[in-house]
Amino acid sequence: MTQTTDHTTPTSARQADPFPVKGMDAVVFAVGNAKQAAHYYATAFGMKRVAYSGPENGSRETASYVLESGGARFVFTSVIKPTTDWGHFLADHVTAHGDGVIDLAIEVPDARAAYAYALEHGATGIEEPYETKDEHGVVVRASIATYGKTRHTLVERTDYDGPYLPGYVAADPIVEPGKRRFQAIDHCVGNVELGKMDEWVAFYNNVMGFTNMKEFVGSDIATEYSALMSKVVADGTRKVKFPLNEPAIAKKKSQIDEYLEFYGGPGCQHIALATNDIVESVRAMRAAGVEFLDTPDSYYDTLGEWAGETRVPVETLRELKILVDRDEDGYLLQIFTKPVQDRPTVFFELIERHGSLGFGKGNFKALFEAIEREQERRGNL
Ligand code: TYF
Ligand code: FE
Repeated sequence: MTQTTDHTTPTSARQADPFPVKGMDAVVFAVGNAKQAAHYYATAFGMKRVAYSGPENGSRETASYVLESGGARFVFTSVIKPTTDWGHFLADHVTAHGDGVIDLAIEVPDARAAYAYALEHGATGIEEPYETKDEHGVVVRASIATYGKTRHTLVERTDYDGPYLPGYVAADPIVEPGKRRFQAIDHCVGNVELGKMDEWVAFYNNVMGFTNMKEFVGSDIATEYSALMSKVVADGTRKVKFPLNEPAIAKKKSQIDEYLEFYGGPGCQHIALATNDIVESVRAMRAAGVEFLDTPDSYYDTLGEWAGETRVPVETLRELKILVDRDEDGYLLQIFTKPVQDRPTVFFELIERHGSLGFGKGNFKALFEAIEREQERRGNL
């Protein structure tokens, strides 16, 4: 894989972070049927419903379900009857893009300061800072635009102890939640148009002071087998990580082109969920009917030679089709679902890190070949 200089400045050597973040606040999805989506993420992903907003508690236009697993929070929103601009935005979004991510919300210590900094450094504002409150306290939010119709809401919830946000009420789990399956949102990936990746990298560098991580897919690799280029930006603490992909001109039609065609433009491609027991999580999700990408047996035949010992025996990795990558810092285990809707768009990754801060570059060949086999089955290669 391409290796060049890591331009990341160590935290210790940096001045005060210009854009401090606390972590991902939530991933918000606009979907055609939030009630059923919530059920899927509860039963198939083992997530726990914690909050709800809908007609029963005063939200006549939309229904939203908040599900959590560890520090990972997903919100599924559907429009019931569009009346305001927001309702029409949601309706139009689902019509144009299918089910998809509308907001990669970031928790910040000071939403007003973060918004002001972002706008001074070239961001487009969507919502000026505003306060909402209920008996649990005050939340300050502001939103800026990113690729496609995706936004980043900057959420300041320093004084808030409610189940999600003002306007939401606590809700029971949809099914009895089992063992907690995920720890956090590890990274959120965006697909952008051909030639735009570096513009979006510069956007995060400028607007959020994010720095580039050393792992990326360069043009040499792109034309050889990946058909995409990729760079990763992250905040100074590496809690928020955003890889950005663009299609590459290669021998085959890029998986990124397939996404852009079926999503109808740039958008969020995959969400990686950190787990500390990938074996248990994959077993439970497979049993619940979640489909994962296949990995050929040949991958496991040679695995021991380069991956060395991992927590999980090779035979278990082979059985469940879990991938392994190792670098100078440690290793990681990862697996990818197939797209989770009929459009070949959004999918998920499960990742169990043991020291490695990478994204599985050693697996890019096996992974991209698996994605291409699926593309071919869909008639899009
Ligand atoms: O987030 C990443 O970089 C890895 C690898 O279309 C990856 O999960 C990159 C591009 C892609 C699928 C997976
Ligand atoms: Fe990933």
